[in-house]
Amino acid sequence: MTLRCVLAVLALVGATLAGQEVTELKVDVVSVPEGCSVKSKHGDMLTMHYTGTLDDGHKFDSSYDRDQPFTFQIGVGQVIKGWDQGLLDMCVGEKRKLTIPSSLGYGERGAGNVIPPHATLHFDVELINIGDSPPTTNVFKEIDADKDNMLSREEVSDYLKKQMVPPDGAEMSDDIKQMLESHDKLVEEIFQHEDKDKNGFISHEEFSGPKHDEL
Ligand SMILES: [Ca+2]
Ligand SMILES: [Ca+2]
Repeated sequence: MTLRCVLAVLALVGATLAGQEVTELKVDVVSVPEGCSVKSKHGDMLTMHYTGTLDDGHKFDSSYDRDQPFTFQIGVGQVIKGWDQGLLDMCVGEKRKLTIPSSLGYGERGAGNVIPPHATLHFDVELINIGDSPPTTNVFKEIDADKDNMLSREEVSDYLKKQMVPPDGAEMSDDIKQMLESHDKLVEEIFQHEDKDKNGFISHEEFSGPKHDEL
């Protein structure tokens, strides 16, 4: 074979390999349990077992090695995009193989010494449990003691005091003592910020904290 021929063959091989570069998330279902009434959906708390490997087969992380499954909320950016997208509609007990392009993984920067830049990630995953999304507290409702949908200075003041009281038997820390001393100032600061039309009440609309029962 002439050198020219060899180069041509190499070029061909190179083109073929480049064509195989992973650019899209690939989800392979390995096994699904027979009974499956509930499937994972956006916002669920998922408990997973997983093993992550690189293209060369090097294992970079595994929950099995720790014997400790991993719990996170799906769809809210707590994990890499490949997980947020690749673990939906999954049954408890189901096993999948995810092939995640770096754009949905750790990107051009990689992660620490473990994940190199532009790395395609391979995950063997098993869904152990689906839990409800964590409850969100409607703080507005908690503060509004008389339920008139307006927060008065008294209501905000009472609420803050309630938050600062240490649990039974615990010593009141210096921090909390100081906060109680500057309590009136704190209430004023909150009203400065929240009572936008300065009518002495914080309306539901004005309130910037959590104020809905669900996300
Ligand atoms: Ca009120
Ligand atoms: Ca107001």
